[in-house]
Amino acid sequence: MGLKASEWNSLERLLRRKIPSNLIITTDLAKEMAQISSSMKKQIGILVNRKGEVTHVIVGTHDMVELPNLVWTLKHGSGRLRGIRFIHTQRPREPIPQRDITYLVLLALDLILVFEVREGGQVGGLQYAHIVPQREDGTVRQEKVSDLGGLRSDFQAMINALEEELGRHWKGLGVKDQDRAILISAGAKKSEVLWESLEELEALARSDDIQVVDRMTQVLREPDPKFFIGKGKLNQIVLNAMQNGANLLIFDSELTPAQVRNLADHTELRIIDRTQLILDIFARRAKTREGKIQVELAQLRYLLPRLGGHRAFSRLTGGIGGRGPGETKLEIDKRRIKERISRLVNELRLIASQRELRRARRRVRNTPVVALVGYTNAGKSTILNALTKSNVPQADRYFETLDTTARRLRFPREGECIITDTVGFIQDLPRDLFKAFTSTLEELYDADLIIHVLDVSSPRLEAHMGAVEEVLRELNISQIPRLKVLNKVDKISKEQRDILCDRYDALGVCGLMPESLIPLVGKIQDFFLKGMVMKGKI
Ligand SMILES: Nc1nc2c(ncn2[C@@H]2O[C@H](COP(=O)(O)OP(=O)(O)OP(=O)(O)O)[C@@H](O)[C@H]2O)c(=O)[nH]1
Ligand SMILES: [Mg+2]
Repeated sequence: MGLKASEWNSLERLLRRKIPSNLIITTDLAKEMAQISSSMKKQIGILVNRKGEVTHVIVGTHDMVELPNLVWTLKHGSGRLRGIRFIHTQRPREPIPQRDITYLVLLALDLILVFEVREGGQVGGLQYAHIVPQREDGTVRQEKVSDLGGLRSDFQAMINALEEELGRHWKGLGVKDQDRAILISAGAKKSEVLWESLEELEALARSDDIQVVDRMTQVLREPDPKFFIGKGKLNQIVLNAMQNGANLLIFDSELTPAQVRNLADHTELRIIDRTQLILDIFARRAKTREGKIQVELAQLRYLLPRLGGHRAFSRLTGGIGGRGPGETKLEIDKRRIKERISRLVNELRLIASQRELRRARRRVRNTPVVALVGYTNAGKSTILNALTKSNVPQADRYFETLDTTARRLRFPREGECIITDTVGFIQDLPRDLFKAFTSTLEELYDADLIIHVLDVSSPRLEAHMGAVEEVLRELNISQIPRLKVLNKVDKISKEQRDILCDRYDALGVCGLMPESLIPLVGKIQDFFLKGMVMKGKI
């Protein structure tokens, strides 16, 4: 950049300086920087590590020093902060630039120190800033001192205390090994809609054992191609993540591979979108060979178009807690992934043909089949258990059930039917997952009656109903007779229950009270008795 040899030499000399660990900077070094800055008529900056070594020297313009892009690649030390401080000269009577505060927070720098260079290359007033755990009066502490003598001489102790305090603060917040996430919903929608959809994202996150530490929304006319959200918002999120000890950002919408990469590079946090979150829950829950294959297939299909060979790649593909297809597999190229996909598809076909055999046998026996379908967490498994005195796991989290279970239900009067419980549905079900689970859902083709279970206490009742109907349409099974059941009526008033049952032509039940299911059993039995009279077999 057109430096004179003497300037090069003096800058190079800075690189050989060492600062004792208890000092932020030595008087000599500050003076030397001020001299160089004054004679070059440019601002000068240095990066210093915890050992007190000057790792980089940066030459700015006459009025500012900017950190070069390489700082993003500097590795974190073992502590909570990066283990690097940024020190630079500046013109008299200027505050610490906002740009520096952003660096401080985004990079988790140990500290920023700026000092004035007066006429003749004298060191003037100094200012420093560092992050503090969340407090009433702000998140970055800024101090001014009038001369070098006023600087604290216990730098090491201060940083140790700060890291300890940050650690304690996070522990106080209950930071465990568990992932801690900030949820983000952004898009061209009304603010209320964005907040509302965060409710579901939070339920999904909880179902994946992730602790949600904060939620944020941003109304956007168009998503930013680079970061999806605005840069200002992003910086706010990074600060928030640092204060709350979050290690994960979960976006409510699908991100492009480039956005994930940019976000991961910029924030040093793991970036996950809704699809990945759902895939991750499925990966956790899959128990049978078939379920596991289906999930892996979906993960690989999600991955394939995202292979780019970038360094952020491992962060993108590791899934949460490494339950993704795994680092080693990710290093193999697209061809190997495609091979694996076709192998899995074949294996799945084999399993499906065995299933087909089972289904055929059932058809021969002529036992009618009732399928429970519905939004995830509606209470399908609870109802199956109550009806058939079984113990399919039921829990207050999304996608508890992945594998189809079939149980026999004997009617009180005569006869019996097979009742099946299937994977729950969700709005905007990731395509790959939908595709992967179609073989499980094929069981639904055999159903003579579909019971659509709804959680009547959900504020999103209608949206859930619509989402389920949409999936049934896509599976081409809308023609199978359907019975709507409003579950969890214990959570609403008698009046509300009557209104809703009337409105949706549905039967109100409470899965937790088996006696409330008696009318449902009666209805199922009636359906088959009538059907048999009319059609011989339904
Ligand atoms: N208050 C109340 N809670 C219920 C009722 N039925 C089910 N639940 C609860 O709702 C939660 C979800 O029930 P599940 O039976 O696991 O729901 P599911 O539809 O099988 O859900 P997935 O398998 O995740 O799709 C559980 O915590 C149940 O205890 C009910 O009638 N009233
Ligand atoms: Mg279930």
